[in-house]
Amino acid sequence: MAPAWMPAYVGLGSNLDDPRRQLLAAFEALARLDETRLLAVSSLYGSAPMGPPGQPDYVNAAAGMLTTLAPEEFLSALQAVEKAHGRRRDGERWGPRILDLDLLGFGNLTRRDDDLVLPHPGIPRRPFVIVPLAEIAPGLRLPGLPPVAAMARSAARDELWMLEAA
Ligand code: ROI
Repeated sequence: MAPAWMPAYVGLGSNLDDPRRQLLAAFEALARLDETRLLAVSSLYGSAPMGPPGQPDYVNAAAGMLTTLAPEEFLSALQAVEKAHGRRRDGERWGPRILDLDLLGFGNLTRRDDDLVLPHPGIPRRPFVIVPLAEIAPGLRLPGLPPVAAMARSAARDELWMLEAA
């Protein structure tokens, strides 16, 4: 039997080396992944850094994909894109980064492995993830979380601004 196509949602972030360009290049890299289709990309958003102060503002976005890869394989593919785009994993925790690709949700899967937690545990506290995700998937409901549209309605907007519509 052919493997099923699973919906996968990716959060993108960058605050170094022309973040807008990084995200647009990342969209193109996601569109080229094997066994995977890029269905939707959000607008680009500017956001104030969460974490250590004194780092540049971020550009954030979200992508909606379909894939026949297993979740671990899909995560590896995301990490390969990060690496190809200059991401160093030895940087300061929560420090500035060239490209961060977070696997936010994968179908209705829940996972609590060391290297993969699904849905992504940061979602409820991160307007810069929720608002772009709600733009591409307003009807989405990830396991254990309120509907994305409801989270977006109560998300703080003071540190998040739309840069350009998709
Ligand atoms: N802050 C913002 N605004 N956007 C991010 O993508 C982001 N990513 C991170 C940390 C350092 C937590 N802060 C962030 O990894």
